[in-house]
Amino acid sequence: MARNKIALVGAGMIGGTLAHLAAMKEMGDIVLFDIAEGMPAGKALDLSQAGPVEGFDAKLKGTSDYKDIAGADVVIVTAGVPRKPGMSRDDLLGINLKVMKAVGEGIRANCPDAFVICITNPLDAMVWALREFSGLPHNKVVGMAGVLDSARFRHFLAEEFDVSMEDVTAFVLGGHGDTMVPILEYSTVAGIPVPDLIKMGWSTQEKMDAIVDRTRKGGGEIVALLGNGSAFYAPATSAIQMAESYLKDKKRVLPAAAHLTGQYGVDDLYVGVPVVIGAGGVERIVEIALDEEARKGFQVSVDAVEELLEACKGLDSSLA
Ligand code: A3D
Repeated sequence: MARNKIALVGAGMIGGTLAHLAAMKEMGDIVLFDIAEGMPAGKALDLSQAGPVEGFDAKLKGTSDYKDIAGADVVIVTAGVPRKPGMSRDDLLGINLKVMKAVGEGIRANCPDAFVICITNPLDAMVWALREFSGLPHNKVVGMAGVLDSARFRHFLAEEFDVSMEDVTAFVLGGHGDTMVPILEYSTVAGIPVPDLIKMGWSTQEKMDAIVDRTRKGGGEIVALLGNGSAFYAPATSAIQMAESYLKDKKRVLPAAAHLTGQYGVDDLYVGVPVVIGAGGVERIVEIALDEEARKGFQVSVDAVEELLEACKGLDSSLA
């Protein structure tokens, strides 16, 4: 049986980390695509030389030619620019929208059967645009944000409760970052919901509120510490978990930016919700009843995504 093929479009900080993780896990052969000349080939060669030491067999190739992503089973997209000082959100949107157009067309022409995971920001709008430009079925194009946001939340909760991170689950809805909606009732330690843990004296509502706030600003905290660029280890790990669930048909239940068609009262938008990822891509959207507060928080996310989509449509008439 032929190995799977993983195409990484964007070979920057996240792209390089994705390649490293995918190789270490022997997920398949890996193509690193970037418009930067030489750099993807350099990373591919460097990583290939880790193979004999680590004992993995994966063919790695760096390229600037879309033909090399032909037949990819999974495409993970990080291509684009991150925000720099002096840039408005509209500037970022305009640049990355053009990048999504080129990437979408590259995917359409070369690997229309792939499962596509978008990471490029602003995530919820870029994944929608990438789907439009690629023309792939909605269940085969998904955005990574929820796994990362919930991982940040789980890390902080595990520290607060002084328990293994493995035993902490978190349930988040909504857009990436500031508009994320954590649902404490569905976030647990070994199945015990957080509100029960508060009653048991393990923590306080105030501490939980502070953790939610820190999680929402989690990306910014890392940007400020790094001084240049944004988080890349945890974002890459999160996307790899989604890719593995697809390739191994694991049917993991993971939060992701998925295309809604009426669920949660939302139509034709990508928003973060729990989904089942298996061999069919996004096989199911998990819809839970929301209380008043969660519904309000979710609506804020939806409004923010809608606003971004309107801006995208204004910038590219083919999307209108
Ligand atoms: P970076 O290291 O700058 O890598 C981006 C790469 O994209 C660079 O190597 C560019 O050369 C390349 N690129 C630019 N234009 C194109 C193009 N048209 N085709 C192919 N490649 C191109 O950034 P990064 O890896 O740190 O981050 C990548 C993206 O992920 C950014 O948009 C971040 O804002 C975003 N991000 C999202 C999350 C989420 O949770 C959603 C988290 C962290 C970062």
